[in-house]
Amino acid sequence: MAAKTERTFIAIKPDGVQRGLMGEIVKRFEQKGFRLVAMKFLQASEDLLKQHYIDLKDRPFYPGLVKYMSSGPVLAMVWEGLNVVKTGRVMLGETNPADSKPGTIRGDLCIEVGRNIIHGSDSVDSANKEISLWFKPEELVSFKSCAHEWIYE
Ligand code: DAT
Ligand code: MG
Repeated sequence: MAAKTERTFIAIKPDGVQRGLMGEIVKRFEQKGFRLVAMKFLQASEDLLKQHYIDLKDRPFYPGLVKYMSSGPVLAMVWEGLNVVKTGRVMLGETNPADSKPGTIRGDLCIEVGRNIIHGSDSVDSANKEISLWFKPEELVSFKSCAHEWIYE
C-alpha cells in the first residue's frame, strides 16, 4: 500500500501555461490513473525558483532558467500513485525535447531544452523536498478515489 501513496511534484512551466497546454498535461496524469493531491496556479517568486533549482546554481543556464520560470504563471501540482516519481519522468520524456520519444509530453509538445514546458521530480527524495517547498501540509488533499480498486489489484 505504501508504494501506492508515493508522491511527485509536477509543474507546468510558463511556456506550457501560455501555450494552453495545462489541460492536455493534467489529462495525461489523470487518465493514467494517478491521483491529484494538490494544485496551485501561481506566479512563483525568483526566491522560490532559485531554491527550487538550487542544485543547478553553478550551471551557466541557471540565471536564464530562473528568469524563464518567473516570466509568467506556473501550475504547481502534486500527484500520487505507485512509482509515480519514475513513471512521471517517463511520461515527461528527456530533459531535451529533441531526445524525447513521441508519446511523451516533451516529445509531443515542445522543441527546445530551454522551453521544455514541464517539471517533474527526479527522485522520491527531491519530490518530498519540492512538495514541502511549494505547498503547505494543509494544502495536500487526502481522499480515496472511487476508481482505486479498478486501477490497482
Ligand atoms: P529536468 O527538468 O529534466 O529534471 P534538469 O533538472 O537537469 O532537467 O534541469 C532543469 C531544467 O533546466 C531543465 O528542465 C531545462 C533547463 N536545462 C537543463 N539543461 C539545460 C541546458 N543544457 N541548457 C539550457 N537549459 C537547460
Ligand atoms: Mg530536474
